[in-house]
Amino acid sequence: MEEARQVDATRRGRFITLEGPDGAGKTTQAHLVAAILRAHGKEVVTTREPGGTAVGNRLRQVLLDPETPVQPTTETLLMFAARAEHVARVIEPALAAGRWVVCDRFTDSTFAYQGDGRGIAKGDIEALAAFTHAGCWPDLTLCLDVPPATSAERMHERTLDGFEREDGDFHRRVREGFAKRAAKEARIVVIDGSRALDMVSRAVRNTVEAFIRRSEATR
Ligand code: T5A
Repeated sequence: MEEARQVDATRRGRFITLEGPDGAGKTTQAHLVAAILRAHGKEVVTTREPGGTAVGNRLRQVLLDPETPVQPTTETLLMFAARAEHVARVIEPALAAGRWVVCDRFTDSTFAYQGDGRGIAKGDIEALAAFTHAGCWPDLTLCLDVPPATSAERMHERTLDGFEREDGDFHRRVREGFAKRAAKEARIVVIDGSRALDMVSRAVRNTVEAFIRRSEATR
């Protein structure tokens, strides 16, 4: 029995998330992270939240639609409903098969947006996280930090979803929410995402390559 557990632990992949305010550059950097991992011989699954499954994508449409605003409690429960499906159907099976999962947003976003942004109690979010994905937390989180003005500048030419249409105070609280999470969780590495793309990419590359080295040393 003990031997079987050790074999599973050796095979398990790693879970990397990208976090930060809207327009911070997460999607751009998620592509780079996946490319770095593949260059190191890892099998990679890239995904995002809310979404990542058929049901998750339908919930994403509801959550991001500015024409159907919902109560903060409803919003929080829908985020976790999408996440429950995502963890069970995509993230856990991939990790168990030894693949590395790169996910654009996860529960740190719920703490920042629904917690600090909307005022949902952190204890309630912690309880929902324990109910939905106890034992499945990211091994590494890259949190791209940008001020609200930079986010707004980067998004100015596109149609904004419900979250992106929130006012500056909401976006300031969300940014502070991510900073609070980073102060609490050692797995979260904050990267200044407001710099030129090549500088942000270099910082991301250094962090991911150091993480790969640490992971290989502990295998
Ligand atoms: N949400 C999500 C919650 O409220 N609670 C939750 O629990 C979860 C999981 C998701 C929304 O849902 C909310 C948060 C979000 O508001 P989304 O469309 O997936 O909606 O939103 P984002 O994740 O914010 O995706 P975005 O596309 O808006 O932002 P990204 O991915 O951070 O940024 P990216 O890479 O698309 O870049 C944006 C633009 O900036 C440029 C890019 O080329 C692009 O044009 N760019 C840079 N320009 C200059 N310098 C750099 N360093 C740049 N990096 C990127």
